[in-house]
Amino acid sequence: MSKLGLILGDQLNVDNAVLVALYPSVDRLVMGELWDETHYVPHHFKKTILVLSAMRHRAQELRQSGWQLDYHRLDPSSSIKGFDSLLDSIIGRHEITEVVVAHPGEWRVLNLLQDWSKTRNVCLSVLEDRRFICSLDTFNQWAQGRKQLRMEFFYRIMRQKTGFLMEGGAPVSGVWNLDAENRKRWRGDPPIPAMRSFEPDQITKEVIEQVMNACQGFGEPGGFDYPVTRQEAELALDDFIEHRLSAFGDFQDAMDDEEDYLFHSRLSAALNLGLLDPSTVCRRAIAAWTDGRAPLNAVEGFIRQVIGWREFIRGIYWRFMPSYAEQNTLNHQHPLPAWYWTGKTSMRCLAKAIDATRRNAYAHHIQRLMVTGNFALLLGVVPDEICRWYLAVYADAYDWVELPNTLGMVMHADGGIVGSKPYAASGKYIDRMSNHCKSCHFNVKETHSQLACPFNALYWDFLVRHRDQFEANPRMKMMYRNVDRMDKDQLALTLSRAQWIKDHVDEI
Ligand code: FAD
Ligand code: DLZ
Repeated sequence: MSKLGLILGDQLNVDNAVLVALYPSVDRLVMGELWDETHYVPHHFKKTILVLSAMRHRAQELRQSGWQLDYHRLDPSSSIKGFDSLLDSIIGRHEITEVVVAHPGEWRVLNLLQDWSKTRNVCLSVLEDRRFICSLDTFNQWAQGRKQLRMEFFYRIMRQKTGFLMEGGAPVSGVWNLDAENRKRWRGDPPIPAMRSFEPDQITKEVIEQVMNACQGFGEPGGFDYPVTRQEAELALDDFIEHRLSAFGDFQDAMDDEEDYLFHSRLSAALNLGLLDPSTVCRRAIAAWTDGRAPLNAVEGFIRQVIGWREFIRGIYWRFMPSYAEQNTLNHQHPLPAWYWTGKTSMRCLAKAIDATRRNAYAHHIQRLMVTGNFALLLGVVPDEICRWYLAVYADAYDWVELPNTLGMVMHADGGIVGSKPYAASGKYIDRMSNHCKSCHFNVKETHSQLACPFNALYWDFLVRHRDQFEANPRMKMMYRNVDRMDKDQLALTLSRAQWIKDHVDEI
C-alpha cells in the first residue's frame, strides 16, 4: 500500500510539496507526456519541446535520487491520453491509497483530477504550489472585503512580506514604484548583449524529433535554445543579471524592429516550469543593486514584475475562476484576424511581433500588451479567441497567467478586476516607443486616409463605441475631452475608416 505523487509537467521545482509529503522508499511518483495536454491548443512547437524535455530531465533526476517513478512518454497511439487515464493505468497496477499533487496551475486540471477522484473513489490530496511566494489563502485574505484589487497595493504588501528593497519598514529611496523612470525609447545605445542560448542535448534532440513527427502545433521549431534544466535556467539568470538587468528599467517599454528581447530576461518560461525560484531570482537582482552593478529603477522594476504582477495575476486567476474565463463585459464579437497565426499583415509592428512569436515562442511584455493585445482590444475580438491564441503561442503560457493578462489586462473583459482602465492606445504610442512606424506601409500621422495607421481610426472608434462604459472613469476623462474636441466631419471620416478596417481586417 502506497501513496502516488503526481508531478505535473509544469511543477518541476525541487521543493514540489509532493516530494516533501511522500517517502521514496514506500511511495511512487508518476509523470506523463499526455496527448490531451500537448493538444488542448495548438501549442508552439518550442513550448511543447520545452515542457517535454524539461520533464524528461527532471524525471531522470528524480530516479537518480531514489524515487520509483512511472514515466509515460508521448505516444499518439496509446490509450493513455490525459491525467485520468494516466492515473487509471497506475491504480490498476499498484495498490494506491491516495493520490497527492501540488495545486495544479490550471482550473481545468484541478477540476479534472477532482472528478477523477470522485468517480474512482480514490482520495486526492492537493498541496500548496511552491512555485509562488504568496499562498492562495494569503492572497484571499488580502483581497477579502476590498472594493478594488490593485496590483500596486498588493505589491507593497509583498515588499513588506519579503523584505525585498525595504529599509526599516519603508521602501529604499522612499518610493515604492519607479515606473515613471522606465519609459525610454531605445535608439541603439547601450548595445544589447545577445541572449544566452542553450544547445539541445541528446534528450532534447530526441524530444524535438518526436514532437516534429507526432504533434500538430504553431511556429518554427528550428533553433530551439531554451534552458531545460535548473542548472541551465540558473545560467540564464546569471546571464541576465550580468548583462541586461542594468538597462532593464530604462528600456522596459521599448520596442525595436530588429531586437527580439531588448533588455528583458526571458526567464518566464523557466519560472513557470519551476526551474527557477521567484525569491531566488529577486535576491540575485537585489544583490546586483547592492553591489552597484544595477541601478534601483532596473531592480525595483524587475522585482515588481516577479513579486508583484506574477503573484497578483495568479491570485486573481484562482479567486475568480471558473466564471472569469466566460467574461466579455465589453461584448466583443469580432473574430481573430487569420494573420495572427501567420504574421502576414502590412502593419509593421504587428508583423514584427508575430514574426518574433513564430520564431521564438516569445514576445516581450510591451509587444504582447500594446501591439497584439491593443489591436485585438481596439478591433473588439472575442476574448476567448484571443485568449486561445496567447495560450498557444508563448513558451511561458499557462492558463493561470495567460488568462488574467489577456482577458483582464488587455481586453478589459473582466470589467476592471485586473486594471482600472483599458490600455487602449493609438499608433502614436507605438511610434513613441519604437522604430516600427518609420518603415511601415501605413502612416502613423494619419487617421482616415487609405494609408492611415489602422490603430488610429480603431482607437477613436473604441472610445466612441464604449463611451457609456468609460466616460466617467477619471483616468479616461482626457481621452473623451479629445474625442469631443475633434471636428465632427473628421470624426465621421475616422469612424467610417474604422468600419472599413473591421470589414477588411484580414486584408490589411
Ligand atoms: P521580463 O520583462 O524580464 O519580466 C520578468 C518576469 O516578471 C517575467 O519573467 C515574468 O515571470 C514576470 N512578469 C512580468 N510581467 C508579468 C505579468 N503581467 N504577469 C505575470 N508575470 C509577469 N507571462 C507569462 O509568464 N505567461 C503568459 O502566458 C503570459 N501571457 C501574457 C499575455 C498578455 C496579453 C500580456 C500582456 C502579458 C502576458 N504575460 C505572460 C506577462 C509578460 O508579458 C511575460 O511574463 C513576459 O513578457 C515574459 O518575458 P520575460 O521573462 O523576458 O519578462
Ligand atoms: C503545457 C503542457 C504540455 C504541453 N504538456 C504537458 C504534458 O505532456 N504533461 C503534463 O503533465 N503537463 C503538460 N503541460 C502542462 C499542463 O498542460 C498544465 O498546464 C499543468 O498540468 C497545470 O499545472
